[in-house]
Amino acid sequence: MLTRLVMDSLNQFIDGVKFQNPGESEFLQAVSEVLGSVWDYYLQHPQYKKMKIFERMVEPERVIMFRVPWIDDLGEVHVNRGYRVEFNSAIGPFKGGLRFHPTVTLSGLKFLGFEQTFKNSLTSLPMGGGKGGSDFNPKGRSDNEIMRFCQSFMLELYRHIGPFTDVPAGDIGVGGREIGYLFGMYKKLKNEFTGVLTGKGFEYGGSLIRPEATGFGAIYFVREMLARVGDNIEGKVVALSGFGNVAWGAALKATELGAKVVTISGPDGYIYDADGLDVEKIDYMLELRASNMDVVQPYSERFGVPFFKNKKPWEQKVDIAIPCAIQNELNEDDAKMLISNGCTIIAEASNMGCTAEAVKTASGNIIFAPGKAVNAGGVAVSGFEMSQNSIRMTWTAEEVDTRLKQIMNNIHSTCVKYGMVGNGKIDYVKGANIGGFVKVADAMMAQGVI
Ligand code: 2IT
Repeated sequence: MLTRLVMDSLNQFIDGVKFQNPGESEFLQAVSEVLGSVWDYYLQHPQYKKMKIFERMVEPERVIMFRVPWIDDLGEVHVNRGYRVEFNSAIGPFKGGLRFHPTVTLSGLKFLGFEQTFKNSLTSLPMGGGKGGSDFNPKGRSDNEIMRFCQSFMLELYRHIGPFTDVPAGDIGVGGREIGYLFGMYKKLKNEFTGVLTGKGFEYGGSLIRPEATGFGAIYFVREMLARVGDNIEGKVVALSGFGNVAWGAALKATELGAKVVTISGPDGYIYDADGLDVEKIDYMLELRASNMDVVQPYSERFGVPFFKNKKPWEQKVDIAIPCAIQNELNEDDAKMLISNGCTIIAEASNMGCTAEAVKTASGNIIFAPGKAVNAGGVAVSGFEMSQNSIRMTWTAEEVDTRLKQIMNNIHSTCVKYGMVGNGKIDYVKGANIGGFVKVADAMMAQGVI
């Protein structure tokens, strides 16, 4: 019962959430981080507490779980679990990606949906928070298998989503191909061509720059972080993790702006490319991803650079580290190693890429920025895709990119506004969390006890 949560101290409140959500460690990690940094602000505004805004915010509006049966190329039947966590619709329809990955659990999607609510608020666009996906593992699956899985997934999901209700997009394991199959099935079932998903192909309602947006946005944000301390990105040595959509976009933009990206990684290890990635190598990342093999080692063979099996890139000497893969991929030891090697910025492009201990270590010693600020460019351009679908027009790449830059700069300013902690220092975690919280909280207050 939520009334259990009526408690005075933050720790008591978190204990209450823990009691309500046993074993959901990732969700609790995200809740602790957000509430921890908003707590003082919350207490300074007693109207929020009176209306139990926190108690309501930590409870998803709705969770949908469903069976996803499908048949592989050999005729064998498989069953996966599908989810959609509709977290908060106070400021717009639920909005957030679908993740297809064997590690997907309800706890993981609740953390992502919770984070998405504040991230989407930070963009200033009218989007609520949601997340979904499945424990389906696309690794090694044929194109036909992926299509059949997506069709079976949508066969249930279609009744819960809609352009004014819930608008999913891609995330890990869900890219343009999967969105295409999902969209095709939705259209067939509903007999409606609407902007119900974002990340669509350009030919059928997608936005230019959506594939690049998360990575581009992350680099625009890092550029603002550097500018604040009188520095710039040119000549900086950058470590990226991952080799998917986010790392690809970040590598493209960082390289274009004169930085040197020296690492990308996969579940198998990382490569170190001392010369830095160039256009040909960045293009090759797309090939790696399309192969569905989820490994980065072939890069080392193709370009003759060292591969470090089962290692993470954070042991290299770099100026800037940008985790772009998955949650908790950078821990306290990694943060210490980066710092002792002279790294001055850790910016999460993955959602909750750093463990709570790593965030503490990084925030205390160098400049750290959290995923909900750094990677918000992806969902921001999803918001632009919704706008373009609504007005039945397409914007040019330049127009989208200009708007993306504006939004990233605004998010940075919001972080500065709410995150100033004295000595000219910015606590980006606090800034992003309060900045994201206020709009959602005020909208919830206005709409009554819902
Ligand atoms: O984590 C994210 O912000 C996403 N996966 C993108 C969500 C979206 O709706 O574009």
